[in-house]
Amino acid sequence: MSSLGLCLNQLEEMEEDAGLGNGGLGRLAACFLDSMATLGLAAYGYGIRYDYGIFAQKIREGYQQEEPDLWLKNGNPWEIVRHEYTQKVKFGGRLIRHRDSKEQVKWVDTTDVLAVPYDTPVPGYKNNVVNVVRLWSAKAPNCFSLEFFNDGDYLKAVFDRNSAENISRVLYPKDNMFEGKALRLRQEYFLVSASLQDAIRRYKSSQPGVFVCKRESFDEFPNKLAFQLNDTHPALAIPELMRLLMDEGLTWEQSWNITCRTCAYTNHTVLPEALERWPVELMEHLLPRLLDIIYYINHLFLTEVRRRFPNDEGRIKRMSIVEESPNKQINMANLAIVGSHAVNGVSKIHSDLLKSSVFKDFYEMYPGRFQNKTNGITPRRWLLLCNPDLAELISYKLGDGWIRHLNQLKHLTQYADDQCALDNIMQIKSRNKQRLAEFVCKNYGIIINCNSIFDVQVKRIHEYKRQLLNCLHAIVMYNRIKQNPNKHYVPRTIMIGGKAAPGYHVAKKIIKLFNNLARKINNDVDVGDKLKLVFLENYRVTLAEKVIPAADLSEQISTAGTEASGTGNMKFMLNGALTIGTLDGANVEMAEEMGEENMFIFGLKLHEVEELRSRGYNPADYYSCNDELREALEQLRDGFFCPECPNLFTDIADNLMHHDYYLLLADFQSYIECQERVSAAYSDPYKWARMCLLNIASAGKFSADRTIEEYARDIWNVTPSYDIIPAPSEQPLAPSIGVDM
Ligand code: OAK
Repeated sequence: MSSLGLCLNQLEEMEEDAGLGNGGLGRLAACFLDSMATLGLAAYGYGIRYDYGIFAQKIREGYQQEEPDLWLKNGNPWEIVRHEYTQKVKFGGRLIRHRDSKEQVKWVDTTDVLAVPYDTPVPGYKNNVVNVVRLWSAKAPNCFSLEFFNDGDYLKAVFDRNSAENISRVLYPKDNMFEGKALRLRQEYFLVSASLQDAIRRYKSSQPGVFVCKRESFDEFPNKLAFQLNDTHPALAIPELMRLLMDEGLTWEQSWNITCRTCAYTNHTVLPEALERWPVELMEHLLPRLLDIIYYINHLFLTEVRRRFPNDEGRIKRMSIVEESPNKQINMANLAIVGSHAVNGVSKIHSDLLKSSVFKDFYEMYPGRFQNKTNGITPRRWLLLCNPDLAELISYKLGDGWIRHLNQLKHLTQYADDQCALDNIMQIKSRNKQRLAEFVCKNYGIIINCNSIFDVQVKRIHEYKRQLLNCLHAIVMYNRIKQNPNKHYVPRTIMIGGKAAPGYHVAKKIIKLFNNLARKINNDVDVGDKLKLVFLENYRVTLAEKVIPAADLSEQISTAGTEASGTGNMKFMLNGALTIGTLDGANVEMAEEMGEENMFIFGLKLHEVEELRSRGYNPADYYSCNDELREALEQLRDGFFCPECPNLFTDIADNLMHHDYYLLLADFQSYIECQERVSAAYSDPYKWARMCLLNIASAGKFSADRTIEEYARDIWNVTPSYDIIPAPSEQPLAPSIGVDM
């Protein structure tokens, strides 16, 4: 490369992110793939090969603008197309029933779309194992729109092919929000149908001898395969697997038994607006055979509920997979629970909330089905790769066993009072901060003070994540400095990064507000480098890899009971940032691991949120007696941060003062005081460094390896399929998996 004048680092910077997800959900799956390969589990990730991933975010005059992300424009050297495993996926059509059979139903006159697989290798960490992530791309079959060709309408026929191929065109960019669009339903079914057919094909080819289709031929299926549904987006797997098995000649009962033993469902949110509910009418039109099967599943299920809980029609209504009002729709979470042998949340508090509220009725019916699997992150990407200096220091102190066994980090506690080790950690942090400061200066033209607290909140912009609370703190700091410019302040650089869904107007307004605050504050000479605000444009994985190692303070400030787990919280902890957070999601378990004295905890706890809401929450109770809060809200309302358009933020202030669904005002004072404790702690470098070290030392639990071991043991019933041979680099690497994939 050097003879060609190429530099690896530059080349790496040019590589596009595969932005094929929105936020935590997809990134978690990527960490899981790394862990499954590293643990030697024979696992596949299935997804859609979108032509356009998550949009690129541009900030213009403080506003977010979206640009299409054509990530494949320069080709993708990591993938190979496997035409030989192309699958056919059916849509539309009508049913022909054999007598009154629920099993023998022909789905005819369908419009078929081809699913073409592209494989990307997923290497385990130095273990000679390579798994595969298989992404499906939609292709119109040659015969597509034949009727138009025959009618001589050649152009119409060619244009029509596009509509089939649109299935894999673009990622829907909403995070934690359901969008009931027909194309989205087509995407979900496309993924599920192609992946299940692929798995059945592989199952058949793995059976000894020539596969003869007999009813017993599928007896081993649940022992050989497990489908983990990543939220309800692939929940059509349940009726689809039923369909495919019945088409193989199995009875309903056999198919149901296999389906339930094979499928398991992970819930990733309790926000009601994110729960999927598909209109029956749409499903009838696009997927009549699946609707037919769902109806029968529901019929049998409700019969069982009635038997277990007689005369309880309220319960029937709540548990039904088919909802009658306000519109007839399919409740996908209910379908996923009924068709799975295991249901889990992604942190302790979240899994408990599923049992006590969202899925209470289901828990009462199937208590043994409910589990917890606290999320984790891969230490390979989120420490070894993104923070090489810290990784090296840890390996120097402990050896490199931590890379596979993150719990070994606990041995760092022996250095908690070792000045030299603490100095080393803070020097590494300081270098990472300098690198980020250079990046910020180069890309946004803002000069930041490397001695300031790098206070970072990076995640999707959402009201429940409360970036607004962070903004209120910035305003309070600003007002204090203005009122008393000569006092000593612990300097801060507040950084926020994240994308807002293009149609989520409140979230977009929050971005604009933060950018306006930045404009005002960064240009105020009284403020100087005591306070700077930076909006990190186009936050994505590659930017996270730069930002997280450089952070001092990690903002995890969602209203208790709203963030299912969070995974950014764990990445910061592992890189020696301290957390300011509520007792929500995995923050609760982080506090347990490190001890509450090593975290900055504030705000209402889950039970207090519930009590306050049931008492009747009135935000006026808070701002009327809090001068700093009232001042900030008035500044927002009267255009102080937007003189050119003074009413721009009035709706934000009004909403907080009159509704404030996420209880920002209730948590405001506690948050401000907690930030004061942060500043005081930062003024004592050894105290701070000690806390950083203890954070890192207690991050072991949050390895995705631990999470995957729990899934493997408690849900999938699998053990490593590959002999893990740590491969010395001199030895040629032999391929470790079979040829048929
Ligand atoms: C997105 C769409 C629908 C349902 C859930 C999501 C989602 O991204 N949920 C997030 O999943 C992460 C991984 O489990 C959690 O860490 C986040 O708290 C949760 O919001």
